[in-house]
Amino acid sequence: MNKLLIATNNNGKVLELQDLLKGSGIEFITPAQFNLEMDVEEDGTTYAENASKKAIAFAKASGLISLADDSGLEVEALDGAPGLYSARYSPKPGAKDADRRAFLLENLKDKPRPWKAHFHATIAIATPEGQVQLAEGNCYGEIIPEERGTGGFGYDPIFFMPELGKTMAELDMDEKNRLSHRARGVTNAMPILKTLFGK
Ligand code: ITT
Repeated sequence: MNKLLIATNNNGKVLELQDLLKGSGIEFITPAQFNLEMDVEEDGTTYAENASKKAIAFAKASGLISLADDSGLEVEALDGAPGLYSARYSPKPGAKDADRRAFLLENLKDKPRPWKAHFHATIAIATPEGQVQLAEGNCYGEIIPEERGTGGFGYDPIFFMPELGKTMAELDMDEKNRLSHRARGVTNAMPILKTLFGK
């Protein structure tokens, strides 16, 4: 089957990646549509290692070329935290996105503003034979202390983009997918995908 597998368990990422890939002429499928349940341990020390590990695991399990994203939020005043650990950044067992946002704001509350930050995404594309190619994207802004907007996921409601005067959660899918770290990563990955799929 000549389809690209979107190798993520994060529904927010699935929706964005589907939208980003839709004009490319490349057919894609999600793990749910493929009936594939995989939880890959993210024990790497870089985004590239974790993205590669996820892409290879999904590609080997499915027999399909697979695209994984490893991403995170880096806050200057916290020396780059939560970074690689953005999905796990809360002491609370069973923490959700809102708990992670609250924990981040708690850690920032005594630091002088603006709380400059950027999102990073590393995109890995793996073949079932285990060959991987990488691309990256970043998006710059600042963290604000009050939540705004209901779109997106994760840290979006507190990630403010000064040039737009909006948080990422106030952007619609089209806007987020023009500007985000993931959108930039996928744009940079497009030549790799087009070569692999002969487009
Ligand atoms: P998969 O590994 O299954 O793809 P995950 O959510 O565990 O899902 P990561 O390990 O890459 O993915 O963690 C990325 C975290 O960084 C994510 O859970 C959010 O907390 C945050 N993040 C990444 N991109 C984001 C975005 O566009 N908006 C808000 N938060 C984002």
